[in-house]
Amino acid sequence: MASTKEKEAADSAAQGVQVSAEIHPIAGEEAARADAASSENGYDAEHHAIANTKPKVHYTDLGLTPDDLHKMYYFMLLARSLDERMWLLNRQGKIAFVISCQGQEGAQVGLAYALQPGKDFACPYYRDLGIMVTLGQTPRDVMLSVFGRAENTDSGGRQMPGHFGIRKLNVPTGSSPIATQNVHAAGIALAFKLRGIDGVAITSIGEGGTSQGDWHEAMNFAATMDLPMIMMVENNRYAISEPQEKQMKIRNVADRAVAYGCPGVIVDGNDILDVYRASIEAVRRARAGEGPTLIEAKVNRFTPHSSDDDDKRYRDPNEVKMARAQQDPVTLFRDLMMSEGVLTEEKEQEIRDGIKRQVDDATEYALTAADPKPEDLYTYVYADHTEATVESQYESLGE
Ligand SMILES: Cc1ncc(C[n+]2csc(CCOP(=O)(O)OP(=O)(O)O)c2C)c(N)n1
Ligand SMILES: [Mg+2]
Repeated sequence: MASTKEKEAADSAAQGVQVSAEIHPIAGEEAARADAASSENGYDAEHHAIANTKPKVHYTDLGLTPDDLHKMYYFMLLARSLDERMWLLNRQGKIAFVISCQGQEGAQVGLAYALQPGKDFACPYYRDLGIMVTLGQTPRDVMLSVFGRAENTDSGGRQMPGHFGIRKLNVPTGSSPIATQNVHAAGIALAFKLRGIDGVAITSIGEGGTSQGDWHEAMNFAATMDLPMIMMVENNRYAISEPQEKQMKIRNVADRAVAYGCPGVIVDGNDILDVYRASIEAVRRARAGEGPTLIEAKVNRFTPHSSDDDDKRYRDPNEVKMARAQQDPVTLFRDLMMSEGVLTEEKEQEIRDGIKRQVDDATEYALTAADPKPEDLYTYVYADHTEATVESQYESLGE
C-alpha cells in the first residue's frame, strides 16, 4: 500500500500530466494522425504532418480584410525579392554575405503582422527579413545593411547582415551568439510587466538554437513570471548541416513547452494564416497577463545555410526542389487568394511591379552609398568614448 507521501507524489504527477495535456494542444489525436501521415509519405511529410492535420482557417474568421491579405502578400514577396537580389549581388562579388529568409516568410510575416508597431518589441534572428520589412525596415535600409554602408540604421555598417536592430522600430541590436536574442526578449517582457505596459516582446530562433542554454532560460523565466513574450521557433530541420534528429530526441520543439508550463503550439509555417491565427491568440494571452506562448512553425529552408555553405554536401537537392514546388509559402498564399477571389492577375502584377521598382531603387542607392569612415571605427561601439578607447582607435589605425 502506498504511503501518504507516495500517494501525494503520484497525485501531483498525475495532475502534472493533466495540466500538460490541457495546455499542449498537439497531444493525442493530432499526433496519431500525423504519425499515420508521416509513415505513408516519408521524412519530409513527417516534418509537416502535424501542422497539416489542422483544419484550414478562413481569413474573415481572423478579422482580416482583403486589404490585409494584400499587405501580407506584399511583405512576403518584398522579403523574398530582396533576398533573391542579395544572392545575385553576392555572386557578382558585390556583397560579402547572405543569410536567407527564403521559405520562412509565411512564419515571419504571419507573426509580425499580429503586432502593434511602435508599442511591441521584436528580437528576431538572422533569417527574419520577413519580420523586419513587416515592422517597417525599408528596402533601402536592408540593402545599406548588406553593403555595410555608413547610412544603414542597423549599425552604420558595423554588423554582419542579418544582425537586425532598429531603435525606432523597437528592435534592439542582436548579437551573433544564438539565443541571446531570446533572453533579451524575456528582459523586455519583464520591463513591460514591471512598468504596467501592455506591450508584447516577440523573439525567434531556429530549432537548432533551442539547444542553447539561453533559450531554456528565456522560456523558463518568461513562463515562471507570466511575461508577455512570444517565442517563435522556425523549424527548418537543419542547423547548418546538422539535421534535427541529430540535434534533439524529439520531433516537435513545441513539446518542450510542457516543461515550462506554457502553451506549445505547432503551426504550418507555409500557411501564413495558420501562423497568424496562433500569433493573435498568443498576443491576446500576452496582453491579458497570461504569460508566454511557444509557437513552432514547421518551415523549409530553400537555400543553403548561408552564401558560404554548400548544402549539396549534406542535403539531397531534390528535397529543396520538392519543397520549393509544393510548399512555398508565397505561392501557396497567392493561390489561396486567387481561389478566394481576393487577388486578380492585375493586382498581383501591380504588387510585383511596385516591389521590383523598390528593390531596384534600393540596390542602386546602396551601391553608391558611402562606406563608414575608418576614423569612425569605434563610434557607436562604446556608449561613451573614454580616453582609452579614443587612443586605441587611433593606434589601430596606425596613427
Ligand atoms: C552560440 C552559438 N553557437 C554556434 C553558432 C554558429 N551558428 C550560427 S547559425 C547556426 C545554426 C543554427 O541553426 P538553427 O537554430 O536551426 O537556425 P537556422 O539557421 O536553421 O534557421 C550555428 C551553429 C552561433 N552563432 N552561436
Ligand atoms: Mg534550423
